[in-house]
Amino acid sequence: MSIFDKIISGKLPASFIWQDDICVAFMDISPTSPGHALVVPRQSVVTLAELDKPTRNHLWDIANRIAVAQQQALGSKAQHFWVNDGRAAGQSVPHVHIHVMPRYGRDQFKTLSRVTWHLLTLPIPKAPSAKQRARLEQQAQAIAAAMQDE
Ligand code: DGP
Repeated sequence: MSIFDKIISGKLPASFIWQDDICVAFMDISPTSPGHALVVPRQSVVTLAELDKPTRNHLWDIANRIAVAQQQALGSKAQHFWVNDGRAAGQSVPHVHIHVMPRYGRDQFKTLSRVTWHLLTLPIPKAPSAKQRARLEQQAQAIAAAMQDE
């Protein structure tokens, strides 16, 4: 059982943006930029190729809607859609997921250093502080509300 299965089944907490029959989306616990979200299928497989085409298309559609909502809710200007599609590609959680990482303009240095930090500290277990949890929850609710308005 992956850590994302535990989040999907409610055994671990997360700040949810979206939930439907096929996938969920929640805030990354170690964001590379404010609003960094993950889109995760309920089906517990490691790579995109293991999903059927409708599920794969649905994940990308939700990722795209989240990006639009991040721009509306958080003021981001662009985003990275990022998939580490298997262990040899640097995947640390063996459950396929799309990162939606907002960019805010003129944030090159900050984002690059955060991405480096993110990659270096991925194996270290993280327990966000109450303040960080509250911030993730607030961002999740703002993105979720903007998705409803689309
Ligand atoms: P990847 O390296 O592509 O497998 O990215 C996995 C991401 O999952 C990484 O950015 C950190 C995030 N992550 C790991 N554990 C948890 C968790 O318990 N909760 C949340 N919300 N995110 C997590």
